[in-house]
Amino acid sequence: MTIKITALRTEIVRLPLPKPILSATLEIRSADAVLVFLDTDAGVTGEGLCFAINGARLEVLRDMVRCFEPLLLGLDPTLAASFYKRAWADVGFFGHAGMSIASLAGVDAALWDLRGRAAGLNVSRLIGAAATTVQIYASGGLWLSSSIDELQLEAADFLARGFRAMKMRVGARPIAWNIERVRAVRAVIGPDIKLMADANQSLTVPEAIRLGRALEEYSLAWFEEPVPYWNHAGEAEIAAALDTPIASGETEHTSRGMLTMLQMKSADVLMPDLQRMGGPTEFIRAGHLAAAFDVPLSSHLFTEMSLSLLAAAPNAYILEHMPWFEPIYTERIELDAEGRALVPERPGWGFSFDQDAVRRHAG
Ligand code: SMN
Ligand code: MG
Repeated sequence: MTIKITALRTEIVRLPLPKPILSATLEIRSADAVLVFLDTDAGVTGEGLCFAINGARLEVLRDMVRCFEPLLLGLDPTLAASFYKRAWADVGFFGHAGMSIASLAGVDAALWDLRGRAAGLNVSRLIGAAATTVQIYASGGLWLSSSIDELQLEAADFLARGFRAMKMRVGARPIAWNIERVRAVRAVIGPDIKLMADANQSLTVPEAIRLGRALEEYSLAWFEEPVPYWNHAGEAEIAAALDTPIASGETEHTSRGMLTMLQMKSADVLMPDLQRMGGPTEFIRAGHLAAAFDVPLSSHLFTEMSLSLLAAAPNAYILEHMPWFEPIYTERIELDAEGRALVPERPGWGFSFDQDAVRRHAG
């Protein structure tokens, strides 16, 4: 039976964080989002979202999502690639980056959810799943704004919640300052828990090599975004100089950006961001490209959707767990006894917006 899209609806939600947090580049106070709903004549609705840190330019993002309406009304969602091709051309004048691509990501996510729901399949199964669990790391803590005592409490809390991997932030401060913090976290979690460190693009190449060398003894699972994201040659230089793997990719756009990074050997672990990919369609392509280069695949933010995408990637490594959107979802990420995320069998993303919570957070 053919189904047709009858409406595109959007809703702005404001999700303040419990307290402001600091990365090396930003203070983050809220993770506000544009929710995207695609209604159909079959009574099935697909859900996606795109977001803006601290709500900046969120209304513009909502309007950019709305601009796709003429391409969506009447569309049979199983012809999604025909939509994607036209949408790609439609936003091309402003470029395949930034808000043009972020708004497309929200719509594309809703289209994948819709196809999964219509077929009664989780998106991982719709693609063809490689696994029913995915390794996951806790990322909603261990910020630069945490004191050493707070870092240790947060790390212990992650362990108590069943996580077997976690990420802390480091930055452009004295090497000794960073070492003290990494050592403090490692002391709490012991040698067997994976620990990543994210510099959020705050270092120069020589600084990154010096800090990376100083941190080798703490056996980091990876050192993330050491230098500004556009400096792929610099990332490659750092990756070649250090034993610790370099993770990067969250700030580049689309599978073409990922291809450049792979060709330049600027990441030992590729971590595409679902929004900056332009949605699941391009995330999947990025994953295939990484597989062709034998590079393991991680994700960035968007935990509830990236889970199903990594579950369908044979080269999946580990999923980032960021709890920011939990308040608006009905279901929660669940871990097994080994600290792996269970891939839901529920159709679509397997995570649905909680209508009451959406109303409470509407902005
Ligand atoms: C990050 C980036 C953007 C917003 C929050 C956190 C960070 C991460 O780089 O990798 O989680
Ligand atoms: Mg990062």
